[in-house]
Amino acid sequence: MAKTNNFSFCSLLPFLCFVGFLFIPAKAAVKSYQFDIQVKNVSRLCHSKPIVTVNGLFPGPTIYAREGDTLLVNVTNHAQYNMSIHWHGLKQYRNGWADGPAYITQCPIKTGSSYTYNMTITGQRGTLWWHAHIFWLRATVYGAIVILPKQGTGFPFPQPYREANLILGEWWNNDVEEVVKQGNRLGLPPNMSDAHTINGKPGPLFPCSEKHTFAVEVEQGKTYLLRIINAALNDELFFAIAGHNLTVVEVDAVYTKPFTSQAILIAPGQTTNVLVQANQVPSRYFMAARPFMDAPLSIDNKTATAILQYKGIPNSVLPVLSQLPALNDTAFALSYNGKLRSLNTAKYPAIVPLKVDRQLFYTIGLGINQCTTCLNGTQLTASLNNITFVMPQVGLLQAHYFNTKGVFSTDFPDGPPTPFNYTGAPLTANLGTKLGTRLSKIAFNSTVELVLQDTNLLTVESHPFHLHGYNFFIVGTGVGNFDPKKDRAKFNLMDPPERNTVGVPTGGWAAIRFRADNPGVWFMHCHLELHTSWGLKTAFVVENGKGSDQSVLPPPKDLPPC
Ligand SMILES: *[C@@H]1O[C@H](CO)[C@@H](O)[C@H](O)[C@H]1NC(C)=O
Ligand SMILES: *[C@@H]1O[C@H](CO)[C@@H](O)[C@H](O)[C@H]1NC(C)=O
Ligand SMILES: *[C@@H]1O[C@H](CO)[C@@H](O)[C@H](O)[C@H]1NC(C)=O
Ligand SMILES: *[C@@H]1O[C@H](CO)[C@@H](O)[C@H](O)[C@H]1NC(C)=O
Ligand SMILES: *[C@@H]1O[C@H](CO)[C@@H](O)[C@H](O)[C@H]1NC(C)=O
Ligand SMILES: *[C@@H]1O[C@H](CO)[C@@H](O)[C@H](O)[C@H]1NC(C)=O
Ligand SMILES: *[C@@H]1O[C@H](CO)[C@@H](O)[C@H](O)[C@H]1NC(C)=O
Ligand SMILES: *[C@@H]1O[C@H](CO)[C@@H](O)[C@H](O)[C@H]1NC(C)=O
Ligand SMILES: *[C@@H]1O[C@H](CO)[C@@H](O)[C@H](O)[C@H]1NC(C)=O
Ligand SMILES: *[C@@H]1O[C@H](CO)[C@@H](O)[C@H](O)[C@H]1NC(C)=O
Ligand SMILES: *[C@@H]1O[C@H](CO)[C@@H](O)[C@H](O)[C@H]1NC(C)=O
Ligand SMILES: *[C@@H]1O[C@H](CO)[C@@H](O)[C@H](O)[C@H]1NC(C)=O
Ligand SMILES: [Cu+2]
Repeated sequence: MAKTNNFSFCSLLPFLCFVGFLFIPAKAAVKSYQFDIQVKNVSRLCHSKPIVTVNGLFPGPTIYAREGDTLLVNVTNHAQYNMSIHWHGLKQYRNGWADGPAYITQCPIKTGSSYTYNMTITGQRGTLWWHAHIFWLRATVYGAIVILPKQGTGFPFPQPYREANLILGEWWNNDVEEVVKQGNRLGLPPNMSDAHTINGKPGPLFPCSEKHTFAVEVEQGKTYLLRIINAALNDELFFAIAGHNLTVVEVDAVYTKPFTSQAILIAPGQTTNVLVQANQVPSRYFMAARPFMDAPLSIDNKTATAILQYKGIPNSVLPVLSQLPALNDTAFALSYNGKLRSLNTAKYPAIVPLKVDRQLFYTIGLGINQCTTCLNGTQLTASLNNITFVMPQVGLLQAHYFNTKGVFSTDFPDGPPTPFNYTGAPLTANLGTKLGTRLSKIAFNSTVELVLQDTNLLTVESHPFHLHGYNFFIVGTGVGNFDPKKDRAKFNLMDPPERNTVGVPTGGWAAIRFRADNPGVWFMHCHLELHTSWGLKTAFVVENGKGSDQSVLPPPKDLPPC
């Protein structure tokens, strides 16, 4: 039966813990963590298999920090795979060396080696997360980052009684790297995962999973903060709690105008903080996560469950079932995303670029290329502006910093090679793409507007796009082709949601704006691991500014060599 976990603030750093909501002093400080990459046998769904973990934990340890802190995370690789860790959503000002994507900002940490990520948290508070950023190892290598507000600063919403992290993920019964290799040999998508999980546990709707069910205990009448993270590799997810509404108060570590919903939608890479009132008849209630899939693809309706358990209710009570939006409920998805607004107060303003220096329009396409090593002679692929990104052999940030020629070019086009009816009739011709390690150069402190346009090349699909090094404002989204005149006139430049990952609607577009005030090489990619590995990615080279504090910092001495 379900094991009940008490809500805890900070199991790892006792000096950060609190009684009620009185924080025990913890000044902005340097906090050190040791991450040992270790292989451990884990059993789920009646299968036991070795998985890559941090410190033997699955999910990995939560990083607790406070705005202003410096984090030193020494990652030591004891596993047989190359490793790198990305601190998803941390801005890493001038400090791409600590960002983590392999071959973009660093070479991997080889077996037997260590690298200390040195990061200072500036101007951010809320929920973020960390994950492996090499191969598909983030399937099991991930954990939460909880950034508390500065000392003496509360939340801009009613203080919850307690809080808990819920990390949504995916589980494969077979070795994930083997599954991926098989997909690559065929030139097709690898096998789908065998389960979805909440805090690494699938819940009782899956075989052999009674004892692998996450549960949290609540007290009647109290309010709780849930920090929800989507660490799934390939699925946008709906999440709901039976009988309980969710009040959204923060996304991607940015406060929002609170709104109440029976379910949330969360794309891979995104985080959502919700308040939940334990105001129902004391019982056991299912919390559930299931994919949102409105593309004409193979259907994945696997539902992960966990339990919200009122204090004193025995495990023998059958949990109340939760209602989730239908798998293909596009209307719910669009309406939910449409409700997200930045809090935009004097203390937490939304500083949306009103004037745009650089306008970019990137088409997202799937395709088919020749592949001599694939069984069928062809492989599925993906592209931005018809370019499939080729991973380099050395880190792009090093190549940029040391001005090494021949690693990448900066001729990534600002628009597609030929405009077409992007979301018109299904396109099955011209499915080939150009290959290249092509980046876009951006002037320091310029303002950028990027429209990401889905296309019907092969099929339409929703793509969660993640930009490293920045938050951006989602000034508009829509279905069909972006219409510069009509759609720009409708942009929300007042209080648009500020995020690091945006779900581009299936057969639609999303427009984002940001100020390029963080110099370095910043990866941008679809956060569906399948599409990233097919080349749906590129990077921005943001130039140094003229000021002495506007250039990329020198690389740390222990930066891994290639
Ligand atoms: C882990 O599981 C593998 C098989 O999946 C088995 O060969 C190995 O002995 C196990 N190791 C430990 C330490 O249990
Ligand atoms: C990182 O951890 C490894 C393994 O424990 C240790 O050998 C190394 O000295 C540590 N590095 C730093 C900078 O502390
Ligand atoms: C971490 O980075 C800060 C800021 O660049 C620097 O002052 C500090 O010495 C670094 N710490 C370590 C242990 O490298
Ligand atoms: C993928 O799924 C197929 C069909 O279920 C199965 O035969 C195959 O062994 C799986 N491959 C891997 C690598 O798990
Ligand atoms: C949830 O919100 C809906 C719509 O605002 C409301 O009708 C319903 O009563 C609420 N349910 C609970 C349990 O608070
Ligand atoms: C999930 O999909 C499978 C295969 O398409 C189908 O057999 C099953 O009934 C579906 N389950 C639910 C709960 O929709
Ligand atoms: C969603 O799927 C259901 C069942 O497969 C189908 O009956 C319904 O028409 C679909 N709805 C939409 C909006 O596509
Ligand atoms: C192989 O290619 C043919 C023709 O393009 C296609 O019909 C078939 O589905 C492909 N099979 C696989 C396994 O990719
Ligand atoms: C694009 O294709 C759609 C669907 O076929 C069609 O309705 C629309 O008129 C086309 N748009 C243009 C500009 O041709
Ligand atoms: C993409 O590039 C390939 C290779 O040059 C070309 O064959 C194809 O027509 C292009 N497709 C589009 C949609 O521009
Ligand atoms: C960037 O430009 C804005 C607007 O011109 C200006 O207010 C800001 O100080 C600049 N930032 C930097 C770091 O130069
Ligand atoms: C690990 O990384 C090093 C450095 O980039 C590279 O030479 C080596 O081939 C990588 N090993 C694997 C198994 O990818
Ligand atoms: Cu995608």
